[in-house]
Amino acid sequence: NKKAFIFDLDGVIVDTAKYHYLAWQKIAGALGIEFTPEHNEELKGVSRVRSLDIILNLGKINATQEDKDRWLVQKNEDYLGYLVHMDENEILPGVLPVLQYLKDQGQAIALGSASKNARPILEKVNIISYFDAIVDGNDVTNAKPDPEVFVQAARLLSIDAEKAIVFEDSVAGIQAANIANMTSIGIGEESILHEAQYLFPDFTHIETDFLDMLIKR
Ligand code: G16
Ligand code: MG
Repeated sequence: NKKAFIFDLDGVIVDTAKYHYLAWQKIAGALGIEFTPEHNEELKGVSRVRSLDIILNLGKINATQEDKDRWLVQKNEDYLGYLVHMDENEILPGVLPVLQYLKDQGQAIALGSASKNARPILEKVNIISYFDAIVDGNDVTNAKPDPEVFVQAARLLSIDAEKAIVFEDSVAGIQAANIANMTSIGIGEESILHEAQYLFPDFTHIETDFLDMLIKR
């Protein structure tokens, strides 16, 4: 009874959202755009290019492609700067025991992330060996809520979509999992992730009984 367990990266495995926020804030600040933590919620699970467009819209700024390309490079350089000191301490609570349990049960594990920096991050926090497949922002053309990233992950694992389970912290990611006919598990707040089939505040609340239920059904 093998299932595909697909994990989002940012906000699910590690809290890199705070670094994305700082890097975007610097760009927004230089352009005189006010960019609050509430605005930042909209960027979760969204591609880098789309994120910049959302910020420019906030400031009602029309930019040339040349300007945009420069800001995108700048943002990523700043973001990578924050990752330099990242280590296993930044894995979110409860994630490692769940990964280990699924591994011990012989389940298939994949990453499904919008980030182009996913692989180096998994290496930095030393968990890349848990993943049987990795699909990230370098592999897909359509961003969440398009299900492409999760569909590709299940395909790489040779497991049907109906037997795939997705852990997500973003609205766009939950919608992508639902569209793909996969089981969607929200990690975060009910007020934001009400479309998820199951919801937990974090991985410390996910018990082995629940994982067994997902594996057996
Ligand atoms: C993550 C973040 C997004 C970020 C995107 C692209 O997605 O949630 O905020 O814009 O990756 O990241 P990068 O600039 O590193 O390519 P996910 O799907 O892992 O939550
Ligand atoms: Mg995420």
